[in-house]
Amino acid sequence: MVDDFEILASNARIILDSRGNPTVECDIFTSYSMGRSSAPSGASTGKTEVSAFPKGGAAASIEFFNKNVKKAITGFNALDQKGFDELLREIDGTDNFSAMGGNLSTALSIACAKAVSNGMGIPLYRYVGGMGISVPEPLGNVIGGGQHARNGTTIQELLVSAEGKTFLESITVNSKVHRRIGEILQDRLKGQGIGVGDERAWVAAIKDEEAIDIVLRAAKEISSETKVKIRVGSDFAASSYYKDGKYVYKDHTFTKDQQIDFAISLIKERGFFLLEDPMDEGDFDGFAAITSAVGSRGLIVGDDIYTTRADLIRKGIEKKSSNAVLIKVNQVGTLTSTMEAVETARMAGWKNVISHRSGETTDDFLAHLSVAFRSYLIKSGTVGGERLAKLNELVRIQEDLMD
Ligand code: 2PG
Ligand code: MG
Repeated sequence: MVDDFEILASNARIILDSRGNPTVECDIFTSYSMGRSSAPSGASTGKTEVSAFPKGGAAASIEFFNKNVKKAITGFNALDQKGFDELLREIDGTDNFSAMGGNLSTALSIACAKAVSNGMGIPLYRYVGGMGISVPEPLGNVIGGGQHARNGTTIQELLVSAEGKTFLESITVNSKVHRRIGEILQDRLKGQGIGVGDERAWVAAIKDEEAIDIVLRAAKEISSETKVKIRVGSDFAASSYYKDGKYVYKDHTFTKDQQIDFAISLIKERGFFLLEDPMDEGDFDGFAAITSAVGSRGLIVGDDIYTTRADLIRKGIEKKSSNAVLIKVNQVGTLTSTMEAVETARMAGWKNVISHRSGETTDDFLAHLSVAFRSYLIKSGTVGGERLAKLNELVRIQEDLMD
């Protein structure tokens, strides 16, 4: 059995992500099975996440693979995921995958797990997480801007999460909200200055406040039409507009205290259920002020502040900076490190929200990890093939779990 999972061969190639940028895809072969995975890329990256590619980009990653990785992983037992991920770190030789790039290590790490689950004839979620019991709720970006578009809102993402009876109903309702927002924007702007961003959320030449009003209105309308509860949230991605100690919006500037008050007001007065990265990534205390003010009324999620690193999550737990964490595999570069982050958060009673990147591939491993990690939510857009690759896989997984 163990011999069956010896790595016999591997490949790495460049493919394009949803933005049309190069990324890395890897194949790992054992006697009877193969695992293939590709890694996505972010636009609003955290300062402490591993860089997706070394100097020289995706091509340099492939060169590194052919020169240093291919031979070194041949003969390794793919069943030993932890050992495999450690080996990748050793081969890389740096503490942040800057030699091979975090996207190459991510694609290899997930491909290794997939080779084993395929060889065992079980789904990836079951191999990584044992007996998965339920699927998360979908959290989808419906209107935004920030680093994901030109001329959109300053806030990166306004998000909705429908609570349908099934995952399919939830994603259907989320996409209805997306469509309704398109109609509202069309009426309001007569087709002028409307587009979509990297994650297919609407982008429009309107102020942040108006975008918030539109999402709340569309969510209310679709909720009464479908009789499904729809929650509204946001990823401010605040580091991207934090300049010289201030938060610089399109039409106004907030001090740190005003930004905190604004975040709290969205939860307490506008009924938002979730806020991701409401403050700059270095401001653990600012995060904590919001978290303590909202208490159990809202989920404060840390993305750029933790970058899926267990040590930074531990710091956040100590400082009570948030009550939830965003999880992205390629921020840390291996499945093992990602599992450490999830476990650290779980021990503190925090929820985890697993997330796509703005530049995605059609790989659906995120859907499987969301079940394995018992994620509360999966953030993977509302429409678009590369987003639906994950969401539709969760429709299938839910079917599988109900059997
Ligand atoms: C985020 C992500 C995904 P990016 O900030 O949460 O929406 O964006 O992949 O650009 O970092
Ligand atoms: Mg984010």
